[in-house]
Amino acid sequence: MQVKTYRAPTINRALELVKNELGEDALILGNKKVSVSPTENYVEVMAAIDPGNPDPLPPEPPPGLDFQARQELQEIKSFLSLLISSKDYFSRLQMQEPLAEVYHSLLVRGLDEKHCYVLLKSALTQPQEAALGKRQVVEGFCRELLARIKFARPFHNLTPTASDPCTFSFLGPTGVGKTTSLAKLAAYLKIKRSLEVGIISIDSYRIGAVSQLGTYAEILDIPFEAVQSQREFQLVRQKFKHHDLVLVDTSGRNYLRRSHVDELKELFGKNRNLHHFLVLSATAKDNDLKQTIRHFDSIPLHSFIFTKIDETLTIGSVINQLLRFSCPISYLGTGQQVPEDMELASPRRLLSFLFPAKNGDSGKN
Ligand SMILES: Nc1nc2c(ncn2[C@@H]2O[C@H](COP(=O)(O)OP(=O)(O)OP(=O)(O)O)[C@@H](O)[C@H]2O)c(=O)[nH]1
Ligand SMILES: [Mg+2]
Repeated sequence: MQVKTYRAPTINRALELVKNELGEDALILGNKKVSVSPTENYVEVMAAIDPGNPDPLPPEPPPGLDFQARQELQEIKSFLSLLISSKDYFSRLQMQEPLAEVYHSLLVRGLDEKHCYVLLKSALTQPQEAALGKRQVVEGFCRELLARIKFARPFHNLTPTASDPCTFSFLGPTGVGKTTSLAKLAAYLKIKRSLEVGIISIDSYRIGAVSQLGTYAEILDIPFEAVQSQREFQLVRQKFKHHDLVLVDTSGRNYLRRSHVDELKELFGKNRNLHHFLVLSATAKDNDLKQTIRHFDSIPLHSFIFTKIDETLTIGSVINQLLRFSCPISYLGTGQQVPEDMELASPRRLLSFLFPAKNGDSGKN
């Protein structure tokens, strides 16, 4: 900062001098009246300017660029933190080939690096670890993974009670494939298992959303009812009480908002023999899946159904959720075809997505 003192017969003249020499942005630090003799006085003004920053505000970026620049900056930050943290995990494992190859292929598949580290670390506690080849590393990893995740078979042992039909609801965010999954399973249960199935659509939010399911029900010749309140739901459920199974479709909501889960809870109330599938898309981002599942902590979930497995190359985000939450996985949606593209989740199938065959097949039959 440059500080200068200006003297003039009047304050106005002194300020004029400051302005002429330092410009409009000069800062007035103080002024005083100085008497040289009883008849001779002048005014002293102390002013300052920062020569290194004559124009402290950068020019306004054009609209749009600012947002894009911020986004890019955010991406660079995330990438850097990933590099720093993975370097940490990487060095903690003191990785060499083939361990490094397996580690990186898992990261590429979307598995959280902390999970990679923990599972590989546990896999390597065997005494012969120094001599492990790639195959043994993969086998050790799979063993550790499967010891930590659960698989469910919802329709294996159905337990109907006298008063309440065994009921499964399909909950989940918008467009993940709840209705399609329900239709696929309804077809399987009716045609392959010869079970008496009833379908209910609870749609208190999206008017007109029931027609899609009504059409499926008609094709499958399955009784179908649409309801809009808890009371109507109870009544229709009772109507279906002699059926082996009732499947309940719900409208998709943004469950990143916890209040939408609370609304669901209220809608279903306390019902016996009522089980909930949380249907999620395997294409969703890891953090969004995590947050959505967290918001369901007040609803006891039977299992996850992960759809759109065919549309992702990063099955890791599905596995991340299974490792984070204790909820089992029951079904995988593998395409749009009803009823073909649905399969029971099995350890073997899940691992085939994580370690796909070399020919580039994602594992789908
Ligand atoms: N590729 C692929 N597409 C799927 C799968 N499951 C569902 N879809 C497609 O996803 C789209 C949405 O499916 P819906 O069943 O209507 O989804 P939803 O969750 O009921 O949607 P809302 O009721 O609107 O919340 C449709 O185009 C389906 O064909 C799957 O496993 N793989
Ligand atoms: Mg739907």
